[in-house]
Amino acid sequence: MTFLWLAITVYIQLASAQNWYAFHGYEYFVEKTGTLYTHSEAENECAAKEATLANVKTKQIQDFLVKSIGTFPGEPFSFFIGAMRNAANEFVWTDGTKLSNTETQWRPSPMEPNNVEEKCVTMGWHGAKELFGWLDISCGIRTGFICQKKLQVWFKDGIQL
Ligand SMILES: [Ca+2]
Repeated sequence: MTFLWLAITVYIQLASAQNWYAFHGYEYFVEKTGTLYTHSEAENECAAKEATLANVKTKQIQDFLVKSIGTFPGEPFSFFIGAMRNAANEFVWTDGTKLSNTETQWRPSPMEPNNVEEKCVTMGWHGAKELFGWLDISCGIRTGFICQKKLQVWFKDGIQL
């Protein structure tokens, strides 16, 4: 059993590799290497990690992600998240939930969202100075991104690890 426990521990550490941050049942991947992605490229990157762009439905998640982003040199200070305008110009999360039914963190000044042609959403733009308030933005802009996936829960002898 010791070997099994060791193997599980190593697996958990690998799964929690660099730039994955666990919070309230989800793991969030923050792409902050400085490589830039369009929205569809970011979606593909998340899908390759068996994840989706992050649904930031509460202020607690927003605050956690801001903390996880931390400070780092250079740009971008912005990240695609999992909200987009639908055909009716409503913002929806990747799971289909309307943003109007959840907490929102739009940047207040200049007020966002501010352009129906901007279909995608980022946390911040040069946002380190603005606590990463959200902006509607062109999906073709290249920036960082944040993915989410459900946290794997492991048990040993009936005890959650
Ligand atoms: Ca905008």
